[in-house]
Amino acid sequence: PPTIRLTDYAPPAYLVDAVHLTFRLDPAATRVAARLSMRPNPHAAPGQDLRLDGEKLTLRAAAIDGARIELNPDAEGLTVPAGALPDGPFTWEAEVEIAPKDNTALEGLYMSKGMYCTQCEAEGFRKITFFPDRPDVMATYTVRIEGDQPVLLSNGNPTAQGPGWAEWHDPHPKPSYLFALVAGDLVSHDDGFVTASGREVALKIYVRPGDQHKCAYAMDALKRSMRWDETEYGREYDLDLFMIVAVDDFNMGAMENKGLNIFNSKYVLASPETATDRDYELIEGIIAHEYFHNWTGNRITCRDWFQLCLKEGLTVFRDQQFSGDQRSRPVKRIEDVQMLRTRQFREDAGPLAHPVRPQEYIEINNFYTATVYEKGAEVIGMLHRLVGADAYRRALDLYFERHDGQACTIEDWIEVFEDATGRDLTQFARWYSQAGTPRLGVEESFEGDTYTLTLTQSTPPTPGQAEKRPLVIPVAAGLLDRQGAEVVPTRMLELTEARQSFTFEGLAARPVPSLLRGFSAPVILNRTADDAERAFLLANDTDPFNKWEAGHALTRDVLARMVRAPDTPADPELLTALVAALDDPALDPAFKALVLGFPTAEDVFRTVRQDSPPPDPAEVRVALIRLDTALARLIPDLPERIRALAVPGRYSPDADSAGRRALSGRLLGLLTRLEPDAATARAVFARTDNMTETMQALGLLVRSDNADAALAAFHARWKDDPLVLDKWFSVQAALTPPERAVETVQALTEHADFDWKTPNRLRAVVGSFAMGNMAGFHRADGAGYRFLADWLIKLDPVNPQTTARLAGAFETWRQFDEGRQALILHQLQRIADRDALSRDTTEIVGRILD
Ligand code: B3K
Ligand code: ZN
Repeated sequence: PPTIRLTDYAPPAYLVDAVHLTFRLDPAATRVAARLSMRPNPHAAPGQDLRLDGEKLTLRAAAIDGARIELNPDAEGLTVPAGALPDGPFTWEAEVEIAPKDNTALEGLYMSKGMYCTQCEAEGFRKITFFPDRPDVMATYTVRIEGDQPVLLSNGNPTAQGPGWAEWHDPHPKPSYLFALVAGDLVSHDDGFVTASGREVALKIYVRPGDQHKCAYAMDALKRSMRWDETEYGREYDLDLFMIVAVDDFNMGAMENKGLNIFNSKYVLASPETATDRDYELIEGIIAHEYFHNWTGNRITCRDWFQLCLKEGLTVFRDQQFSGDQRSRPVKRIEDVQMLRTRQFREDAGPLAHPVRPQEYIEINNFYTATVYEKGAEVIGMLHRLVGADAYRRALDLYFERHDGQACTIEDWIEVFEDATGRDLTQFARWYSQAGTPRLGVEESFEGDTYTLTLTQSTPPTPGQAEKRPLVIPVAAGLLDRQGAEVVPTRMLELTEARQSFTFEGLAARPVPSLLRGFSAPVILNRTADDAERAFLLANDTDPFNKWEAGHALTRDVLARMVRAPDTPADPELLTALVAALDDPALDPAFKALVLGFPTAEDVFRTVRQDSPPPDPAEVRVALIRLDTALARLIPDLPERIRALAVPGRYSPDADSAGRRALSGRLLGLLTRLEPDAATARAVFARTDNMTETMQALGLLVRSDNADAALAAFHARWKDDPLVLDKWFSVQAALTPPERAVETVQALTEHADFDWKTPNRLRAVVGSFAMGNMAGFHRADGAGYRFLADWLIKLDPVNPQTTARLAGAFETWRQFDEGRQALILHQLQRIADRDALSRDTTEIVGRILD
């Protein structure tokens, strides 16, 4: 398959001003009639052939300005020779036939449990009709849907309807990837919103009958998002109607189609009995994210797919700000950094590393990555920190004013910030083109009353990028004295050189530095701090992020030592510091849960590997259990503490209550280490009426091999609720002890409820196992690798996007010992050798093997 390069960008030869579509729905033979008002692009070379993208379309008829034209489409589209086109504007018409029921890739028009829906980003519209399917072609859409479904939806506002048909018009020019259509037997949960300028907007969340009572939280999150975008960014909604549809079969989280967001039902439906605190938090964040795209993505879109971070990085940054405002900012920041490190640092350190704005791709769907999204958001966070909140807001105002209605590039974005702030951002812009996670080194000296901090930066090579240049790195730093008082409050150090010194004068004694406060840049801080300094910062740092970070790094290093030398006892100083944090009345439960939450097995694995041979993941797990058990023994009165955290009254997903449940769940986990029969977890499982505590308890029962009865009871109760049943699958895949994990997931895939063509279900088993059960997946005999490869091979012809995504589980293969490397390599080769492997999977496996 060909490589697409940013440097090859050329403007479209023809533009589309208006699109008229008529759908006659039929599972096996849907007819799509398209009428496009087109004209030559004044900014492109004249006299070019007209090339239209189209895949898996049966062309029934085509016409130019009403005159039939015979064309022979190829596998990727069709070409109308320039000679067949008039000089000026013209009308293109085509009627095609498609089969939504056979569309298992879930891209284009497909069916989910009898309902029709679409997913067009990035390049799904070409599976619906012939079109210049690229984001810099923006048009208004008028859509007529004919079908016997009670609900027929498309973008924009409804204009007319009758029995068996409906018409829609979207006045805002948009790229084809934002087109959407939904048809089905749906019911809606309705509400309304009055915008800041007093316009009334109808809000509707469409779900399958029976799910109406699970929409209230999503609706509330939507209204809060709409208000927040007005107060924080001055952005109002721009149509009379905003719709969300929940779909069970979906390749990712959700999609921001104009006025008609389509969601994985997992991120819409919630009730206390069926959704966990984490589900509620994700629903809030994703509802906000998709809504925020209306301005950052839809009104201002991307010129080409290399600019994906223009909308995704910014929109993630906005949804993170929103969630921080709605909940606890420090807790949200810590969670975001944990996720960045787990997914993006991992990506940046392996064969799939790429810049926030990639230079080339084979399949664009493979670039909806943690780097584009989460690192893209971090880059904007750094801009925010460097220019300050006020200048940031001015820059964003200018961005909306200057670029509304356009398809833009990262250069446009940077220029807006330069114009609004007068800063030269040439060096800063390297964050968009340079892949890899920078390492920050620290040297200190103290003379007289002057403390000097010398910072160094370097970025290891990544595939295709051997040389790295210095970046602009905002390093938020504060200084504490030995008594724990803050002697220099947070100051933003701007590191621009490979090596640079910063001085602090007027200090009475050598201070303790607190660096990279709030995680001010997405870098790895290599500071050889000793345990005592970390314990000191855990106890005293005024910056909540760094307070957590100190405890986290201390725990991680202690665990790494326990892995390297299995006789090392659990460090008493660490345990004392953790108990002190637990007893600190100034800290809230959510924060305590994070401090007491241990690093992931992968995190510990990586730490060990930095200066020792790769450990056996099973040994990492043993160290985690040993430390957990030691901590459990040291905390007096675990049952009383758990009881004291109980939230009185009816379940509410608010952040405070969720924080209490998070901490009590962590303490329950500790207590369970001391109970051979997991008696308390059993009791919680039997008693609780909310899904958060149910899953906490069930997870502990699975982990400790006490779950047979609970799993059976859970299945019996929830077998008809697909989202809850996903949890039943996933908890077993992730938490079954490693010796039996492969056999367990194997059995789960043979279960009558294992519907492998539904991505949520497949991810619940295969994804949770490969990404969430490190010791089980990396079992020394390679059975875990074979299991994953078997599924990738089976799934690839059905759903390439989800296959390629799951294949990323192999991206860390070089981190392991030689035996495991050989076993993984063998499986990767097995996949690569398949005939007719999809473009998606070919690219990912090829890059991993490279
Ligand atoms: N923009 C979509 C993602 C589309 C993924 C295409 N493979 C969801 C989002 O980021 O909001
Ligand atoms: Zn997005």
